[in-house]
Amino acid sequence: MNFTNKYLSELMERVIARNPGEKEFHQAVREVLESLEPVVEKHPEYVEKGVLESIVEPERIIKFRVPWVDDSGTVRVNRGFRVQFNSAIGPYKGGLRFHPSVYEGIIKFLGFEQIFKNSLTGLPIGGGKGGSDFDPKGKSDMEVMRFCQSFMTELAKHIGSYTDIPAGDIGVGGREIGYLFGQYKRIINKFSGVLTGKGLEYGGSLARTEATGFGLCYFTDAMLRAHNDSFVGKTIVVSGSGNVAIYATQKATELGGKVVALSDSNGYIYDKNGVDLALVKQLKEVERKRIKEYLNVHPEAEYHEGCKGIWTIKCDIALPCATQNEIDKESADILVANGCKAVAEGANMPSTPEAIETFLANGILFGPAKAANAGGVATSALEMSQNSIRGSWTFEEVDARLKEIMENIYANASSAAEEYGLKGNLVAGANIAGFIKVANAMLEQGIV
Ligand code: NDP
Ligand code: 2IT
Repeated sequence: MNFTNKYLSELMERVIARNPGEKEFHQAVREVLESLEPVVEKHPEYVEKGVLESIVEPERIIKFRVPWVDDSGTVRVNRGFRVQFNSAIGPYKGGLRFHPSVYEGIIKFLGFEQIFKNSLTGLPIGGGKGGSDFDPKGKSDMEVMRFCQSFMTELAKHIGSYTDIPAGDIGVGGREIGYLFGQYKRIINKFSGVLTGKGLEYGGSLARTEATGFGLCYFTDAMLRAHNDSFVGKTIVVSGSGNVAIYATQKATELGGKVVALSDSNGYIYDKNGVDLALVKQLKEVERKRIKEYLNVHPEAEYHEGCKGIWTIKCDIALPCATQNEIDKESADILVANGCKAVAEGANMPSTPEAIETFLANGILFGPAKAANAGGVATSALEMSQNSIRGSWTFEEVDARLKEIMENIYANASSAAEEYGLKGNLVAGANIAGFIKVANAMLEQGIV
């Protein structure tokens, strides 16, 4: 893509030169800077006062060694990261990802996205992200515990309930948050809301587990309703079978749709009768097994090796909920040809730029990740509120707030797109609406 604005074009080149090889980070920055072209034309102060120059540079990056001992007594060494990207509107907030593909470029892309996503929630949270190249798959609970304790032994020096509040992401769920919290409390000797996604017994919020998937469906429902449509009677493909995918499947079904496919990094299942979610929860949340085991109970369903084929299944709505760049142009073309009407991103950056272009060019209703999956972090912020008041709200109360937040995000992204002459383009709308609040906060706080 070529920028028409010279400043943005040169800034993008500087980002690439200063962050060599970090292609996911470049991709995330490019999309935001492209969206901001009409904004900087109207508001030259963002350029003149260095806001754009600053917003693409993390405030702080922490990188550390994580040594731990496996069950055989062998010492293993992983790398830990925390990117504290932007604290203009609140303490750094964002998940931790444990996956072998993690390196600095992945955490920077996720941290950068988080700035705008968190701003869109309307709640006072800045942007951050962290993680490790540790692979929890195939590890025993005790190995995961020892890893988490070592990881937190260093991270504890850099976080705090008013400084930086991590949560889960790929490979980090309730089990990991528990071990991380326990170690933080032991080191700092404070029982504080330093992590979100905590267990309900020790300060977690009801509905946080469900929030990203539920929020994705509330957002998608708002987008469909704005076009006189709904989930009722729709065939839906959801990729992944982790936290986001499971609760997106649940809510999409409750709203009247039928989810016919789910996947993991090995392959995907297709169950034309609609997936048996209770079984998927048992396999994935309890037994930590592969999705292909679904066929042991439902031999009438199909299993296919490889992730990409899931997008060849005919559907009305696609909800990518696995990982970045899982939908490329070829898959997007197939979705369009098969009559797909809406795509909303549960995962972070699951569609390549070419795939997004294809969706927008073909009039697909497209909900970008920053807007569509913001329900998880929004509910994390509600968990922080409950921790601060030392109280807890009911499931219904948190869920109602989540729904309202997602509807507001849809409305704000839509109206920002319209205001800048890009009606219907929620990619631009989400980037612009998310950016303006953070940029104004940065301006008001001076060069810091
Ligand atoms: P989980 O670890 O619970 O599940 C991840 C799912 O995606 C698994 O099915 C996993 O398969 C699959 N997956 C992961 N990496 C790959 C890969 N490289 N290729 C193919 N499949 C892959 O994570 P979450 O459900 O929490 O996260 C899913 C996505 O949603 C991520 O993009 C995350 O950043 C995003 N997200 C999460 C939020 C949250 O609150 N948890 C909030 C907002 C966004 P396998 O088990 O085989 O690895
Ligand atoms: O990508 C995300 O928004 C998350 N993984 C959730 C972050 C959070 O702090 O709840």
